[in-house]
Amino acid sequence: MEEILEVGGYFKAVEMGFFVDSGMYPERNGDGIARQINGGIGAGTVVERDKDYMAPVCEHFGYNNLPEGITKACDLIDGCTFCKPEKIIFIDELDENDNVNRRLKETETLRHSNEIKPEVEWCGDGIVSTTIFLPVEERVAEFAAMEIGKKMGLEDVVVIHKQVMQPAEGTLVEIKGRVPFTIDISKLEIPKKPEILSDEEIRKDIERKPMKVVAATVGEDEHSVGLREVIDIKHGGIEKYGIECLYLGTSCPVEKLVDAAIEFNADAILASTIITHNDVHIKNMKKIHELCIEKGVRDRLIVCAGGTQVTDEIAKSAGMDAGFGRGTKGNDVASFLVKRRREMENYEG
Ligand code: B12
Repeated sequence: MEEILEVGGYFKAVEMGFFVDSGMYPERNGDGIARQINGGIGAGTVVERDKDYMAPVCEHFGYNNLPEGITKACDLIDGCTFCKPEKIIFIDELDENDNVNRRLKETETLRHSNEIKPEVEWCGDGIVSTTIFLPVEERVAEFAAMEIGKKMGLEDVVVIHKQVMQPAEGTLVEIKGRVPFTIDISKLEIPKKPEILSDEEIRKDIERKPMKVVAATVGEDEHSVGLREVIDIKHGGIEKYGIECLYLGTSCPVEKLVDAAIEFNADAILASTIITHNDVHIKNMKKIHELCIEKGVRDRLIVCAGGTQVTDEIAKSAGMDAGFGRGTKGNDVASFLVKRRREMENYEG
């Protein structure tokens, strides 16, 4: 620092190549990256925009001096190519087999139908990438991964990344390849997203009848961030509606969670189960459900679970009242708790 100040500051120090790659001090190894303050590549190439600068296009950064009365810049030219893509004139290409018109023709149905394909490089190229871990050394892993890609039905498989995790463990390989099929999105069976009550309605219901929940990450699960996010007031969690939360921490045995719910006379159990190795999340959920039955409290307790790989469908089939996955917010959970409690007490609202 002292030396930098002595020569006249940071920029002067850069110019003098102070910052050597080796990071040794006070040695100078001649490998510093020196940049001239007033000159060098790029100097003077950034110019200030003229005061009357005007561009008749909509997608525009910075100052645009539009004539009075004009709010949409491209009205001046009867629409820019963002607003009217049909105005794009493709340059005639010399190759009659490999040109933009042919390529656009190939993907025409994808642009005007319910059919979709994955894409990476251009519209509907069908490219997907997949990560594979293999317990073998780098070169073997690379060739094995390509073979796996082909067996998975991918075409034109190439390796796009590889990394030795630990020589004794193996290699992580990322491949990309093409799928030849399309998916018709109109034929997908997508469960409806539950409707969320307004903040006001949730608060009113909690005022009408206070609600208590016990919560924990269960088993050997130490992932607390997600659960805290749906509970804590500072993250917009259910506390903000006045729901009382007893948080039992992480790696909580399911027995302890159920016992605490009984002792605390809670309305609901909230279990977080993030790790899914050996289907431990499903086992945890089933165990909570069964314990509640065993202890005679299943009918009066709302039991739900959440986690990165938990879905409403998975949770319900493991005995939960509901399941919450990625992106869940406090209002999703509070809304469900209020609705479910109303159902249980036949309350019409
Ligand atoms: C941070 C993190 C950790 C931290 C956790 C710190 C902490 N205090 O939470 C540490 C470093 C401790 C950790 C350790 C491990 N981790 Co980790 N970790 C992560 C990471 C990077 C982020 C998790 C996170 O916080 N997400 C952000 C929150 C907001 O999202 P969320 O958890 O999904 O929660 C939301 C929803 O799921 C839902 N939700 C969650 N719980 C609940 C509960 C209820 C009741 C409700 C209603 C909703 C709900 O709402 C939340 C808010 O939207 C993920 C990778 C990832 N990108 O997801 C891996 C990940 C979860 N970890 C993983 C693994 C394997 C481990 C270890 C086993 C690694 C090891 N070999 O040691 C250990 C296990 C330790 C243990 N005993 O639990 C794997 C799990 C794979 C799997 N599904 O089985 C992941 C997916 C990484 C990976 N791709 O391999 N991890």
